[in-house]
Amino acid sequence: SLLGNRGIPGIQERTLVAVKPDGVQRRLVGDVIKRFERRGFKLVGMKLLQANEGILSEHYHELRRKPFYPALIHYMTSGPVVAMVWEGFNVVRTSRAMVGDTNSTEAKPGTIRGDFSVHVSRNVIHASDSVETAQREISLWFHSSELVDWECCDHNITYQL
Ligand code: IDP
Repeated sequence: SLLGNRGIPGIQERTLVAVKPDGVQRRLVGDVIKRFERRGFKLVGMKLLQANEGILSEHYHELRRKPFYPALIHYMTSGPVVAMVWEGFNVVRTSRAMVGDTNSTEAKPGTIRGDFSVHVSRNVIHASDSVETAQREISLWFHSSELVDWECCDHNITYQL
C-alpha cells in the first residue's frame, strides 16, 4: 500500500540464515531458499563466502567453552557458506521452526534439519535464535550496504492488507 505497511509490528523483522558447508556441498542451497520464499519471506541480503575463524569465533562466542567448539570451527571453515538475511513477520521464530531442532535426531520431518540431516555435527543450516541475536549476527555477516530495501509485489497478499 501507499502507507508502506510499516504499521504492523514485527513485519520488518530480519534474521540471519546460513547454509553451512555441508549444505552447500550437498547442493541444498536452492531448497533452503525455496522454503523461505514459499513461506512468504523476503530476501534482503545474500552471499557465498568462505568464513574465517575471526567471524566464526564472534558468531559462536557463546559456545567457545563447549567440547565440540574446535570441531564446530573446523566444520564451518571446511568450505563456503551461503549467508542470507530474510525479512518478514516473526521471521526469527518462524525460521527456527522451519530449521528444526539443533539435534538432527530430534528434528521433526518437514523441517530442514529433519529432512536433510542425521547428526548434530552436520546440521546443514543456521538461523538466529532471537531478535537480538539476529541483529548482532546480521551486522557481523553483512555490511549495511549489502542489504537491500525493496517492496515485494505480493506484499499486500502475504499480509492481507
Ligand atoms: P543452533 O545452531 O540450533 O542455534 P547451538 O546450540 O547454537 O544450536 O549450536 C550451534 C551449532 O553447534 C549447532 O548448529 C551445531 O552445528 C553445533 N553443535 C551444537 N551442539 C553440538 C554437539 O553436541 N556436537 C557437535 N556439534 C554441535
